[in-house]
Amino acid sequence: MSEEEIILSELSLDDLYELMKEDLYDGLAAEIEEEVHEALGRGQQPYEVLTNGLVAGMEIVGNDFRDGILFVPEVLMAAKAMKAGMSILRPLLAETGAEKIGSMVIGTVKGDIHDIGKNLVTMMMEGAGFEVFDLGINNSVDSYLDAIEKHNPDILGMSALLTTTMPYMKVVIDALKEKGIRKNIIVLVGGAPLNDAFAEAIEADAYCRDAAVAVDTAKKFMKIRKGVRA
Ligand code: B1M
Repeated sequence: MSEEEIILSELSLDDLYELMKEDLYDGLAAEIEEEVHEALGRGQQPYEVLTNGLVAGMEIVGNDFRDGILFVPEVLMAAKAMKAGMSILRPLLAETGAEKIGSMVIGTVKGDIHDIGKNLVTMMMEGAGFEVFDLGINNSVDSYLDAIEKHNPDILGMSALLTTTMPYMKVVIDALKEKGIRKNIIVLVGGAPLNDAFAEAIEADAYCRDAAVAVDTAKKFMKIRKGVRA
């Protein structure tokens, strides 16, 4: 069915989300924007739109990329469409009016240019009341250390999507130890190839499976931190 024949308002919610997944797969940014507006107009919560439409669509892209059905140019188009949808949701996720409960420096590690998941974590953390300093992609140890010195955050968040870049997180944590500041900061790590055992092995404080878990984990650690300080 071509897009011209589809009247969004006539679709059931399930069909709307199906279409969103298909259009994300096809990298259709303008269509994704319309569908995100349509879902929000129906009273869907921003987080529901994010997970049921955009993240679910990107999961299919990821599987087909892995299986050699999609290639980098198609995945880039899908990523662009995802970002178009996320840019509509971002202010909505951030405008919860939650009081500031802590701060975080976050960045994707050196050698890695994946930023969609990190951006999502940033949005959700901001929505939960954290002040977030986003360093972007491809961050060296110095980039993290400079940002920590400048912003003195409660939390350092690191993201890695490649098995070849995830070991760099340990390099950063070792540098924190060498500077004698490891104990001053909560280190949370995330990204598809990581798990709890890896986080433990590199001596991070916790692995966060997704953005919602990142928020919950950050809040949990902030409570402990404030308790210790009080
Ligand atoms: Co890439 N890529 N990619 N890619 N890519 C993966 C990661 C891969 C698993 C695909 C596959 O084979 N199935 C594979 C890695 C294999 C491996 O290492 N074992 C891969 C590869 C191989 C590559 C290249 C090497 C391909 C090539 O060039 N031949 C290349 C590497 C470039 C580089 O970084 N140096 C590459 C390039 C790209 C694109 C540029 C085309 C594009 C990135 C665009 C962008 O980010 N701006 C891309 C994409 C889009 C993907 C997949 C398809 C999707 C990633 C994504 O955005 N997911 C991905 C497949 C996959 O992950 N299944 C893949 C959606 C996002 C919401 O989830 O990022 O997991 P995720 O984030 C989640 C959680 O992980 C967690 O919360 C997020 C939100 O819920 N989380 C955190 C993430 N970071 C966190 C930080 C925290 C807390 C939680 O801090 C506190």
